[in-house]
Amino acid sequence: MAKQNQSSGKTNVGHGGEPHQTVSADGVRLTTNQGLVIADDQNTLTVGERGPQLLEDHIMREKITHFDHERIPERVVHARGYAAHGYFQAYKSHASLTKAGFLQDPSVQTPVFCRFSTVAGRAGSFDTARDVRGFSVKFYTDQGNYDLVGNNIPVFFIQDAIKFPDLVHSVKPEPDRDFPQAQSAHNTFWDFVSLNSESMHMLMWIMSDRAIPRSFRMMEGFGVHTFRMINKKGESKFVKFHWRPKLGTFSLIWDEAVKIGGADPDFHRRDLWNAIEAKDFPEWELSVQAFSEAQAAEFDFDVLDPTKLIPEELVPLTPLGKMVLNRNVDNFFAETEQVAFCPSHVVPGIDFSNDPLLQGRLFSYLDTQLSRLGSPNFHQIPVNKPKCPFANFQRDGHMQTEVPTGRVANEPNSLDDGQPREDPKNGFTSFAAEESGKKLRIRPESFADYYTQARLFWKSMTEPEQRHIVGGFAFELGKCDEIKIRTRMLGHLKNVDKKLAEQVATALGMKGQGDAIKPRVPVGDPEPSKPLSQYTAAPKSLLGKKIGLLITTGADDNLLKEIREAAHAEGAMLSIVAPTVGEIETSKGEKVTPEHFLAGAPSVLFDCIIVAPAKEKADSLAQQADAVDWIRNAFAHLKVIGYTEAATELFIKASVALDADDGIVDVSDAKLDKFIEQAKQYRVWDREPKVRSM
Ligand code: HDD
Repeated sequence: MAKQNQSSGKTNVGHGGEPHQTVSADGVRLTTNQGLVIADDQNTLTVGERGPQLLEDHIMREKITHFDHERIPERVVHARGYAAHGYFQAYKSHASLTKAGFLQDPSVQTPVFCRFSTVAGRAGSFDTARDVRGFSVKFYTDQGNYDLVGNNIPVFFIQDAIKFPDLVHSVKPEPDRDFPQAQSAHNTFWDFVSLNSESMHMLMWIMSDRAIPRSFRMMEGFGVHTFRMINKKGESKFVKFHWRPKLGTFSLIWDEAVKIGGADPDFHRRDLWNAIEAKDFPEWELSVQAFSEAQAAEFDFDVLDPTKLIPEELVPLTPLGKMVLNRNVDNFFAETEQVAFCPSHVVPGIDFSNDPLLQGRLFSYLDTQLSRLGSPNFHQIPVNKPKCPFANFQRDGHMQTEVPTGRVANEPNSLDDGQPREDPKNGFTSFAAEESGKKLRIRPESFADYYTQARLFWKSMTEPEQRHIVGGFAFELGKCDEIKIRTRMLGHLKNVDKKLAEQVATALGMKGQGDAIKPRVPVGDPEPSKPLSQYTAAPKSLLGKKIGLLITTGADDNLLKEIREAAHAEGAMLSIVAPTVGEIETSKGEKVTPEHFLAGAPSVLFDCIIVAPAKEKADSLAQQADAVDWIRNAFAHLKVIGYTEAATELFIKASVALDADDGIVDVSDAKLDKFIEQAKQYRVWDREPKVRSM
């Protein structure tokens, strides 16, 4: 029975006119922000039953006003992101390299918060855009918060931070029309980068598969800049940071990325959330390339130039420890949206280099948090708060939530015990690097080689990776309708590699075109560097991957059981798809609730698929365009496809020959070994030239 509204004596009713459930004697009561218990949250205060509303209704006004102010400015870049909690653990003490506390003791787990992001799109854009991915980690160390704010690509577009607003404006929607969203495939971006030769190396990466990762769990991370590490003796080494995912580095195929954008705009965040909920905790290894200033002086590029990487053949990786993400956020806004990363947040033992991009970033991030979070007290928000004690005489400001006590807010003082005080021995000291020179606005000559490392990247790719780079350039420049920009870009590509330029020109229908652009310094011809190719190093494994299984009522129990077991044994996830999402019965009457219905789960959502309808349902399944597309798309996306005999008609309709290649595997009688072996290869690269001609 409905409770009586105490003030009016009338029944509380909700929007549907149904009696509304109210609180029991011992339950938590709904209150205003002042703690006033609310009796009726369904109806505004009015004069009479059908009369005008009263301004007096402070309860309604408080609720609506709060709602009106719910949004804060989204990040000017990296607006769309997703994060999780976890820990970092060093493998051993790295005391010889750094005095940073979190890298000393292998028994200590340092809490971390890690946010992944796309750069260009708004917070509401889609996950699979071609873009750099942000890779930010906040370490809550005993010596204060350390933020490693990196990307999944080891180099950057520009060499000096003063150019960052122009770069970002060029990639954002064009200011008059406000499109395209989350795309670099438009005139202003290509105009800007084609007028900035320093972008060429980064463009090679961004047109490659690295810019369309399969999962946040399957991408690398890089600190990009050269940083410093300093040990207790005051000895310093330069370092470059690398994160390597345990699952290996994998990417989508472009056509797949485009289709996933429609089928599941939240593809990457859902993947991360689900993996953590399933206790399949993603893991990365943190390494550094550590080198001395003397070594740096020998390289034929400048380590302060963020458009350059250090080939691992020159400086191998030193593994430091691992990061495990094991807890999803409780509240997206409170944590993921409000987390504030700043490259200037360092701890003793880690310091900066003179990289001009890094130096500019040291200013920009604190500044942006002030406007985004609206107060210099953003460090008091729980996700930003250091987990070690912190105390100083900074006071007041918007949304001060702490209540500092005492009479004094200045330092030094001889009142109030003089606390808190500096600690010259353990406090942060900047590395005493020798610096001198004239005040200049000038780009170092040592930054002038824009093409050699772009060429290094191109030469290090496998054939499929090179094909995709050509496809990336052709797609993006195809969307740029200014011929002069395209020809300028073709000119740059000629300096990177003649074959690359030719292939892109052919794909654009612009064979033989391209401006002659004279490099400022001669372009080198480096030997390929294996670790740059993600597919050369890719593990042959189904760990963390997703198998899509299309079945119907009457599906074979034995096959289902074997697939479940195989998926489990390989550390893969199994997703059952059926024509409808309601419960279905297998041949032996087992009740199975599919995870997806066919129209809502195209095969792009899975890494490999199996099609196993019941014989009696095969004909009706073959009538459905979604089922035919399932196979057609999986084939075009180079996936391994398992089938049972009953699915034959579907393959005929999809024009996919059962003997097309080794990636089409008969799994009748629950023979799964060959399927699993093939699926571990991830893609059937040999199929690509047949299904996708450039
Ligand atoms: Fe930046 C956000 C990474 C250059 C200015 N940046 C931001 C984030 C990442 C990066 C991962 C998202 C942080 C989060 O998850 O909240 N940015 C990079 C890397 C760069 C880089 C790897 C080059 C190596 N950035 C860069 C420059 C500037 C900025 C040169 C400005 C001079 N970046 C910002 C920013 C953002 C930001 C405007 C927006 C939101 C934020 O800082 O917190 O300050």
